[in-house]
Amino acid sequence: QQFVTVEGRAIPIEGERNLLEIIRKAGIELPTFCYHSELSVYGACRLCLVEVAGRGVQGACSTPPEPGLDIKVNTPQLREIRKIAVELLLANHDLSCPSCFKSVDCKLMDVARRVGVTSVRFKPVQEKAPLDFSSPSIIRDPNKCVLCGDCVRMCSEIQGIGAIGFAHRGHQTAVLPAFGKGLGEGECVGCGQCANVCPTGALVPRSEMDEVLTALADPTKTVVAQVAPAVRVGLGECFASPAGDPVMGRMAAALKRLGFDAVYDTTFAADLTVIEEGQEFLTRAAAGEKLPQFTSCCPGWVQFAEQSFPELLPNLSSCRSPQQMFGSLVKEMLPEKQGIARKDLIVVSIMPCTAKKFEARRPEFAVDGSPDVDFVLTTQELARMIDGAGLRFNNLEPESLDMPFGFGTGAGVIFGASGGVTEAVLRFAAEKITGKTLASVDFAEVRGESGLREATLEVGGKTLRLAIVHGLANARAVAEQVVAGNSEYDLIEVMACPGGCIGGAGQPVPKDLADRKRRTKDLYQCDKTFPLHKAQDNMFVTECYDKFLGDVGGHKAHSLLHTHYQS
Ligand code: HC1
Ligand code: SF4
Repeated sequence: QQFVTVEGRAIPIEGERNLLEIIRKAGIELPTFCYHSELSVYGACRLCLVEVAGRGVQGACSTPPEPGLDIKVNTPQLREIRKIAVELLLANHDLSCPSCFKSVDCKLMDVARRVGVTSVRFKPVQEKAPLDFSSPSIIRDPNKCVLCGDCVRMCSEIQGIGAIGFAHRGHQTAVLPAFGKGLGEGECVGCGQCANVCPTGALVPRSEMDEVLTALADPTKTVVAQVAPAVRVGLGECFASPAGDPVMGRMAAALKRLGFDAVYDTTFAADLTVIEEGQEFLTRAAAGEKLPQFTSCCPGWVQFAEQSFPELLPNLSSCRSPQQMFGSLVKEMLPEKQGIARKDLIVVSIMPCTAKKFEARRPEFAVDGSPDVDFVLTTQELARMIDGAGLRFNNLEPESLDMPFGFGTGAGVIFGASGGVTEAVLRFAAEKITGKTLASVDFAEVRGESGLREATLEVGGKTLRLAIVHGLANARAVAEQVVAGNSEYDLIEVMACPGGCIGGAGQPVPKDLADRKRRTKDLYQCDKTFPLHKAQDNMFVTECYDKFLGDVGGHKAHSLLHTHYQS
């Protein structure tokens, strides 16, 4: 066994990639801005400096662990270097901290406290730059950027887009969208993963809390909420709820106290999506047309496909996402049922996703300019509204969701994890193909963490070749294969965010990879505890077809539940 000595203690080397990981294993959390285990090493923030005996001061993130190294992490010299580095950042930082969206989990604030900054000895050298409000999903505030490059690497390495990059030199260096445009005017798809890794408030989800609070206070409006599958495994983290804690009941109670007239579940619409998309897949497979079929519920992926792979748009399922199916259906059904005007019904989505804000504003998802989904709040925004109203979330008595749109099956709920849409569609398609009830609803073959997974299944004598992708860089690789004619897949699921919606940028920022794993596990546990596991068993969905929609994939279903793409 080989060792590195960290502050006098021998720490074994067991495949760690750098000294930072060894030091973490020794139980010491060095401050860093620019180190993320899933991104390449940049080594720019100079906070993780350590003293290596015989070699002097080195960056822990960029030094590989070699046997026999003897390192110190907390000498007076290192402390002073770190303090100066943070003071230099703070000299140019816009210190509007109390009003900053990131104030609850700002890494700069945390690091400044940890390195003991009590005053700033330097003067600013940068002029104030205007904020960028051009994206419906993300606000960019260059005055809070610390040039760690995390966002740049996230967008290029994980999302394969490169919508933002470094520009200029010296003290004018800045992170900017390409061609001097606003973030919302270029290639950005609003996934928000850049904001998820930004250590400060330089990139933050765009909030719609004020608009929702205004609607809630308006007595002429009926305001209903739809809650996305993945929110139920993220919201609890904002209130330090234990893992596996079923928060839906308390969330419903909180939403009612905030003034919502009804609380529904996007899972209902995910069940509807399974049926429409599953039927579409079976029709295409029978005709041997427009295969592979790509899923279409992730708005980041849809926009990416429209921008980068117009030739593949016929392969995308024509199904609207569950968020948009929910909006169009509810705005069609509820006004008549409740005797209210469409304009007085306000649909608010609670989503783990920032791209859903953009999706809700797409002009095709509106009737005469009145949107099907009026506002989209992220999980984080909901937590703030609950906190802002003074509600003690963990003390709330759970309440039920409202019917019929508050009922979903396990098939719909697993949409929130990568592989979930595929599994939900398989639970539908397998019964349709074989004409038999499934003995087990679990398709473990399509579950997993890797960003690009493949599975081949034999169903009723048919071979189904599946690919499951998360992260748009992986999606690009698979899409290029399809364009080149080198793909054998029948169905390809794409989610833009790592891990699927559970890792969406509207969720609380995960502390580490374990948070994503835990959310996925909790979501599959929801499936287990739900009374039903197949979309086709959702009796409220069946009733909706019988009384309102007519046939699956029929005329009405098409006009309300399907869409067209734009290249
Ligand atoms: Fe998702 Fe979906 S699963 S896209 O990940 O298809 O956001 O949770 O709501 O619309 O249902 C997100 C989650 C969400 C849609 C569904
Ligand atoms: Fe890139 Fe997504 Fe950030 Fe846009 S929101 S800049 S696509 S990481």
